[in-house]
Amino acid sequence: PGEKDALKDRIRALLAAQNAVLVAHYYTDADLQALAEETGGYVADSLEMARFGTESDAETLVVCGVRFMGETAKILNPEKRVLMPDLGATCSLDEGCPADAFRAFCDAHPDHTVVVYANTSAQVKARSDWVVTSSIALPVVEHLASEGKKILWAPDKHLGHYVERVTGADMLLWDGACVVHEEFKSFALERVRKLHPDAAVLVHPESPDEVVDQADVVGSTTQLIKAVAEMPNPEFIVATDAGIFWKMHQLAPGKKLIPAPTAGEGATCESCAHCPWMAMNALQNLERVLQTWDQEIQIDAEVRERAVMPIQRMLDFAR
Ligand code: CIZ
Ligand code: SF4
Repeated sequence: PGEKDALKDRIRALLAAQNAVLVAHYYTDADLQALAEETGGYVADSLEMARFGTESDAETLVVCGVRFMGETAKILNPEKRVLMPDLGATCSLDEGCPADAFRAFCDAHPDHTVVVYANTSAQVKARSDWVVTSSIALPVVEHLASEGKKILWAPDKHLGHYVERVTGADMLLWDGACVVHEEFKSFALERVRKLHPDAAVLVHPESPDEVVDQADVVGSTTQLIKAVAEMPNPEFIVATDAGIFWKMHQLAPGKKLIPAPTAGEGATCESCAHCPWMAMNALQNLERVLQTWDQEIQIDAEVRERAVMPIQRMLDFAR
């Protein structure tokens, strides 16, 4: 503990000396989330992270999360330095949607409005009409469907299918999935629910249909956190990345939080869902990047110019 405290002190000093601010996603390590809050930074979902970056007057944004979050920060704030503890922190949705193949798919369906999830590369965003996060996907698609638009959706097929079911929109889905949420098992969840009849079931819509179907609340990370704070239930079964428990405990300390089962063997924390790329963010590489600036996001100017429009459209719509 002494060593960790010293490391945190050095990071605090580096942040202050460089007019840098930490923005951490809910799925990152509890130490990073706590440090972001203590130092005037922010802990949030990807939509709020993007918004915070634009409102901060820090010269440097240090994004603890996965690469698309750093890219979005840079696209919205080209004049700021955007650092990440490890630029290798990717996302299975981003990896599963290469820009060339995606552009060909769009070109084959020119009569569709292209809506992409924020979990994509800058190049994919640059080919889109709209970017959405899970907290805003439903109202954006509802809006487009009300104008009679047909939608090409990428990359998460589970989230896409959920949006399609709820809105009734005409949607063509790319075949991508989140390796973390896809692991939730519906049969095991039924067993855990029987063991905890008073628990509300909270599910992120990147999960498979049969898991979403068992939910009391389907929502983005921010929406699920809000549910824990506001619903009267004493217990919650939570189907999303275990990193989220830090914020849930902070806002609702008396509630019991049960991780939804991933391996089919019930709710033990060995089978907790946790994103391997979110886990690449740690205090050690955070200190290192503040000393060396060796993990800095760079975006090609032309790509940036194209990608900023659909992101800005989302931020304006969310207002
Ligand atoms: O799974 C992710 O990467 C999420 C939930 C991102 C977000 O929108 O905050
Ligand atoms: Fe991507 Fe899933 Fe990790 Fe989120 S949790 S960054 S969607 S792999």
